[in-house]
Amino acid sequence: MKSMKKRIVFIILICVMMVAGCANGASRKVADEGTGETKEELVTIGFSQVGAESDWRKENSESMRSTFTRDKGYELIFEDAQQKQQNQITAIRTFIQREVDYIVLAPVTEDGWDTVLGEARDAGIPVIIVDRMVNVDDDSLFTCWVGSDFKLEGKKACAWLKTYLERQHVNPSDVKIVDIQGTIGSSAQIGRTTGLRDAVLENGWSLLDAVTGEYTQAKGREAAARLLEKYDDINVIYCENDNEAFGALEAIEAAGKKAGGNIRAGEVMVISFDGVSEQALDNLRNGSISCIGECNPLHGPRVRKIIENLERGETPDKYEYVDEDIFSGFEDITEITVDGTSYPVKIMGK
Ligand code: GYE
Repeated sequence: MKSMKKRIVFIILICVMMVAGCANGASRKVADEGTGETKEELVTIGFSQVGAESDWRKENSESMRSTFTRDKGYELIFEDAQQKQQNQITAIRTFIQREVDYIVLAPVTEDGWDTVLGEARDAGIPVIIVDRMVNVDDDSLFTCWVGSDFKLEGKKACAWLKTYLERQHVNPSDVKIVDIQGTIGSSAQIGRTTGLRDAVLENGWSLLDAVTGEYTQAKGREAAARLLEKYDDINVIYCENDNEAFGALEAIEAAGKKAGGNIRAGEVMVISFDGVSEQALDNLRNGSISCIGECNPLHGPRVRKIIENLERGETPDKYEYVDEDIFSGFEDITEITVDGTSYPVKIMGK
């Protein structure tokens, strides 16, 4: 009887240990070729990251790094492409040579991936696309994608602007916008630029110019400075990320103007995207940035879920869009409507 009890306790213990082991990590049990014994092997992931151009990107890298750790059963091979597609193509080829279990690609631009993704498919390595999209002829070239609806982000920001301008009784024909775009050809740029262009046509606003700020503060400042010099009637600067907006704020001050929502009194309104850093949220609170379309960078756990699904032999959704908010420091607009759907505006308290 005593030994029976002991045996039950032992079996329960083994079960608990197995469950704990599974919950803890993704490592695989594989047979050692030489001895035939089973051993634990880490799941290897080759991650080709765009670069480190923005606060969003840094958060995104951190999310991937802190998710795919050895103690959770992963080996993450992290390659920073410094915003160059060629570096990403080289990184993917290296991942294939190293026979990683998964390739995760955050593509800098949408076009030009067919060949290298074909090589990954031939090697039988699943490719998960994260953040921006790829534009390929055959969508079996990648397993799935997870990221944001960038056009919706743009539409929401413009819906906020429209509501704001109406409340301030600003004549649509007096609205003079410049667009500081992101990296040309990236999904985030294409979506946010399209959202703005559509709204400009619908509302009768003027889009004076559009130039890229490459998603960086330095390029954003340069672009804004040039535009403020070229046009003296700009009253809205639409920046396609927060770092460009920080640069634009510097340029507005250097031009002797004031950033803010009171455009009838000559202030220059700044709108942007991401809402990741404290600096951006502080700018919303002090009114120098009027509205931010949230873009969520925390994709690590999302990619991990996809990999866990694949490890279990399941098929993840081909496209997974992340829910996002819209932020403002102005208290009177609490809701906006895009294509018949209303979205609450998150107000950043002073
Ligand atoms: O908004 C910007 C970054 O692709 C969503 O890239 C990303 C964008 C993000 O550099 O800050």
